[in-house]
Amino acid sequence: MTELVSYRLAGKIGVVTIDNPPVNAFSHAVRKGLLRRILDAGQDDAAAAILIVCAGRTFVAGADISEFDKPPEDPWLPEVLDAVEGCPKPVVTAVHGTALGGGFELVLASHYRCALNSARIGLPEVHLGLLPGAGGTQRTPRLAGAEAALELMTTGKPIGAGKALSLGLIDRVFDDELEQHALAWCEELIDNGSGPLRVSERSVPALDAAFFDGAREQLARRARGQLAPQKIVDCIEAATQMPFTEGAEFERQRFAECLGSPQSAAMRHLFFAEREAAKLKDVPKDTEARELRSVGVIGAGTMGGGIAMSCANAGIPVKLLDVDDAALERGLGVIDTNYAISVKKGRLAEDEAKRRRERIVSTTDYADLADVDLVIEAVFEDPELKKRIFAKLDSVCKAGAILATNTSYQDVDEIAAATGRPGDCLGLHFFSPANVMKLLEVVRGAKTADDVLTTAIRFAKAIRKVPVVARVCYGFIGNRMFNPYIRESQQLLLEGATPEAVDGAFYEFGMAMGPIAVSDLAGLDIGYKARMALPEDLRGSDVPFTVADRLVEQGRLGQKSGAGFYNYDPKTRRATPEPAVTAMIEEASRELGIERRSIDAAEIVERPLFALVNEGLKILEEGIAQRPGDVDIVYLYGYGFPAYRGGPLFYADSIGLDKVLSRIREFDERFGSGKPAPLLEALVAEGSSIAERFAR
Ligand code: 3H9
Repeated sequence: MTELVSYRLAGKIGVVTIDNPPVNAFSHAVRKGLLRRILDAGQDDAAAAILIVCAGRTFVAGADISEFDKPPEDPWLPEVLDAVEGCPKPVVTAVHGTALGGGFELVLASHYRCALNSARIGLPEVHLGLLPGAGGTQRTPRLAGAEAALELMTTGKPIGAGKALSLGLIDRVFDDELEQHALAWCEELIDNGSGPLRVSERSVPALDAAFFDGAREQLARRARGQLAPQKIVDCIEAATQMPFTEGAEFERQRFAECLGSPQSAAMRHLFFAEREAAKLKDVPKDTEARELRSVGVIGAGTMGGGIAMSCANAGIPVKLLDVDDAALERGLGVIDTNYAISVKKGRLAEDEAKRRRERIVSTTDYADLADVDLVIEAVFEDPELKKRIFAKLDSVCKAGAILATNTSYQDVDEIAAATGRPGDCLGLHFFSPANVMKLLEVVRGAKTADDVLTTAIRFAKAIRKVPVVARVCYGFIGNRMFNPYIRESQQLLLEGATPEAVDGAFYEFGMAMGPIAVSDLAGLDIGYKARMALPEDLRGSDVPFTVADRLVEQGRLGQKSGAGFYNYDPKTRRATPEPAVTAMIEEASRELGIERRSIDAAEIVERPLFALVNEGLKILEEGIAQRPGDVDIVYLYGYGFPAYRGGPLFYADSIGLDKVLSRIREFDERFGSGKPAPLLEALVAEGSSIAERFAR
C-alpha cells in the first residue's frame, strides 16, 4: 500500500510527498504523517532543503471536511503547519491542480512557494460557513495585504497562479515539469545559502478601522445573515493589530465558533449533498456514458436560447431550431445581446464571446438534427406539441441520440411514448435564466436507460450545472413542492398579512426573495395557467389565489407588466406597495368571510415553509427524489433557499420534526392547510430524523 505521506532523498533535497486520493485532503492520518515527515526531514543530515509535493491530480484541497463532524484528533492542522514553518531548513511547496483551504495554508506556512501556471489557489472555507483556521487569516495579509486577503477569504473564489504571483502569494510559476523546476530551485537555495523565510515574522501594514467597518457593512448586505464573513473581517483586522501568535490564537477561537455553528453544519451538509446528488443509487458505477459532442435545441425562446448558451459556453456546438426565420432571428438577437452585456461588463473577453456565439448555428429543418448526440426540446408547455416534436425527432435523429424534454411539469413517460425509443428519452428541466441558474433536474422516465442517465449527468457537469435526479410526477421535485408553498403564502394575505410583511419575513429568514415577489417575477398569469392545468387532486381550492386571479383580470401580471402585487419602477424594477392592491386584499377577505388578524413573522414563515417541507417528505416517500439532500440542493440552486440553513429538509431536522409536525397539525385544524405527510408522522413516532432515516 502506498504511504499517505512518504519521504525520499533527491540529492541533497528531502522530498515529502502527500498521496491521499482523490484530492489529498488533510485527514488525521495525513496530518500525522506530514508532522512526522517534516520533523524527521528537519533532523536528516543528508537533506539541506525540503520540498513538499502532492501525488495525483491536485495539491491538498484542504482539511478533510468529513472529519469535522467527528471528535478532533491530534495533531490539529495549525500545529502541523507551525512545525512546517518552524523547520530549520528551507521548505519549498510546489502546487499543481488546486491548493485550497488548509492546502493553501500549508503553502503559506512553507518558506518558498511555487506553482504550475495552470494551478489555482484559494481559501474557500467561507462556503462551508468557516474561516481559514490554520493560520490563513494571519499569513495571507502578511504576504498580500489586508485588502487582497479579505477578497480571497470572503468571496472564497480561487485565483490562478499568475494572479497569486502578482499578489505575492506565490514566488515562482512554471509552465511544466513542476517537480524538476522545484528541485532546481531547492538546489539554488542551497547553493545560495538561503535560509527559511517565515511569513509569520513579517509585519502587516496597519489599516484604518473605517476600512474594516466598511467591509463589515458591505458583507452584512452581500452575505446576509452569515456569521463566517464577519468573523473573517475580525481575524484580518486582528492580523493588522496583533503579533502573529496572538492573531493565530484569535483565529483559532473564531474558527472553533464557526465550526460549532449550525450555519457551518448546514453548509457542510450541502457540500456533500451536492456531490451525492450526482450519483445514481441503482445504476452500476461502471455504466459507460454515450458520446456527446453536439446538441440540438428546439425552440429559440428564452429557455431554448439560455440552454443553447450554456452548451456553447462549455464548448459544445449547438444547432438551434425554430419554426421560422423570424423566431430564430428574435432568439439569436437575445443571445447576441446577452453576450454583448457580458463583454460590456468585463465578464467575458470579446474574442471569447465571439467563439461562443459561433458555436450556435440555426435551422428550421428537422433533418439538420439527424447527426446530433442530444436534442433538448424547449418549446412551451403544450403536451400535444411536445409529443408531436418527439415523434418527429424519432424519425430524423440517429440511433443512440438522446431525446430530452425541458418540461417543468409534463409527464415525461407520455412524451417518451410518442417515440419508438423511450429508453433514449428523459427530462432535462432547466431553471430560468438557463444560462445563469445552476440547477438541472434530470427527470428519469420509467424506461430511461442507465447509460442515458449517466450521460445526462456528465452533460450537466460539462455545462457547469448541478444535476439532481427526479422521477416523474407533476412538477418533479422543485415545482411540486413550490405549489403548496405559494398557496400558503397567498392564503396568509387573506388572513391579514400584507405582501410586504410576507416577503419581509422570508427575506429576514434568508430567502433570496419572498414568495409574493417571486409570484410577481414568474408572472401571475403563468401561475394561473399552471394551476388550471393541474390534475384535480393536486389543484385543490382556488380560494387562496382569489387576489392573484383578480390581479390577472386587471392586467397586473407581475414584473413583466410593470405591476402585480407591487408596482415596479420601469428602470430599476424596484417594488413599491400599491394601496389599491391592499384594498383589494381586504375586500377579498370580507367577501370570503375571513376575519383579518395580525400575524407575526414566525407564523408567516412557518406556514409556507412547513408546507414545503411536508411536500418534500411526500416526494421522498414516493421515491421521486433519491435522498433528502437532493431536495435541499434543488431548493438551494433553484429557489434561493439560504445555504446557511441547509435546505428545507435539513432545516426541518435542525429545528426538530416534532415541532414541524405539531405546527402542521395545528395549521391544518385552524386553516385547512393540509394533512401531515405519513412519513413525517412515522419519523416522529419512531423518534428519528430525516437524515438518520435516509443515511447512506
Ligand atoms: C479547511 O481547509 C479548514 C482549514 O482552514 C482549517 C482546518 C483547521 N474533504 O468536488 P469533487 C471529496 S476546510 C473531504 O467531486 P472536483 C468529494 O466529496 C476545506 N472530501 O471533485 C468527492 O468525494 P466523492 C477547504 C473532499 O474535481 C471527491 O473528493 N477546502 C474534500 O470536481 C472529489 O471531489 C475546500 O472547501 C475535502 N476537503 O473538485 C475544498 N474535497 O467522490 C473543497 C473534495 O466521494 N473541495 N472531497 O463524491 C473542492 O472544492 C473540490 O472538491 C475540488 C475538486 C476543487 C478540490
